[in-house]
Amino acid sequence: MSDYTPKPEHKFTFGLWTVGNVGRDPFGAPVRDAKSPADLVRLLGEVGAWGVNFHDNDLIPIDATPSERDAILKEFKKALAETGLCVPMTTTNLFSDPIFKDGAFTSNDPKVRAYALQKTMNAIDLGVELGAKVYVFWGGREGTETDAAKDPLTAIKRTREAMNFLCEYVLDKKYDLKFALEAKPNEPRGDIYNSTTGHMLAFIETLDHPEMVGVNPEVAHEHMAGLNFVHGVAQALEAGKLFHIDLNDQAFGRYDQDFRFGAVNLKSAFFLVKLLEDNKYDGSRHFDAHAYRTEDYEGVKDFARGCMRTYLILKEKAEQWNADKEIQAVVAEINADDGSMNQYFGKYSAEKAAALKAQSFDRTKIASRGLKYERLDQLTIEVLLGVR
Ligand code: DIG
Ligand code: MN
Ligand code: MN
Repeated sequence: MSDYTPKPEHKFTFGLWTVGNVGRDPFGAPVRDAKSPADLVRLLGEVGAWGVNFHDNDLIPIDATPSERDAILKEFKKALAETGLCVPMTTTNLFSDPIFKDGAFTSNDPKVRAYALQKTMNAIDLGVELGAKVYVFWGGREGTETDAAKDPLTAIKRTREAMNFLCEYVLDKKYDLKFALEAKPNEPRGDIYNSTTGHMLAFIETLDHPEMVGVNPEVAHEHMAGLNFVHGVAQALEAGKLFHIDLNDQAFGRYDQDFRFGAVNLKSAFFLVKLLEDNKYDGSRHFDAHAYRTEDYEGVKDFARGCMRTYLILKEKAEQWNADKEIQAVVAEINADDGSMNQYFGKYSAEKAAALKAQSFDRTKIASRGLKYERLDQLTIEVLLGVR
């Protein structure tokens, strides 16, 4: 049995809003008393997290006086110093206050759009002050219930204008900060713009400073859209745009459940951890999830420990899969290549095209080959079940 104790090198992080979630839901009141940001940092220190993230208003209430702000910050920094936790990522709450009821950057009201920029600049300053290197944008209210309300082209243009402005702000302030855009298909809006990680990757390329902007894919959000999360993360990774990641779990076809990592679909979680670890992803392993509403704070700690422990167990399973001789023999057989087609791949040339057009193929013989995926998947399941 290996050691599944979280260590700083694992870069496990949680948001204040995750372990601080008091269990309020659309159908019920809070079930847990609220803890201060400083106490939440101590809770995360106790369970072995490396870092803590926050929305501006998770830390500083939107109507806090300057002296209240200073007192909260002082306590928060004291708890960080006591526990050794860092602040790798911060973000802006552009979704809770009623002013954002029709979005922030995409609102039809220019005062709201301007206020959202102001709030974000102040929140960026706060994040940088506390050491954040990644800044997440989740446009929870950037959407609509009726397309009569807003031309989607206008929404895209307004989002781009805001992102370009804020990239220029970071450049102007010479902050060492990069942006990570987080997609979600719906909830709390009927439909949310830039609804998947794929949409975000395309949108980023239309910005003035695309090199500053990547994505923050979340398991639950891609699952809500019925997508394979591992494929979305692979596309971001391959494009050099995986700047952050929100780990949790989610049953397909449900509201945003934000379950403990690995709590629903272990196979998907396994292939995700394998992808991240095989490719030496060096960002935070951020758990944007929360404990069941049934739990007290001991249960919240169980939730946090479970996220990290499952990640480490799956990391070990991925190493086992990579070292398993029978699995690797099947992988080698699947990828067998006599090199005879190499002459046709790579950069195009007219000679290659002519030769390929003249190449004959025995379709029946090629199609008759069995690919052993059933065997390979069963071996994978048996690694996960711990019988190999
Ligand atoms: C929800 O999935 C969003 C917000 O919690 C936050 O803005 C972002 C940061 O991880 N995830
Ligand atoms: Mn979510
Ligand atoms: Mn998230």
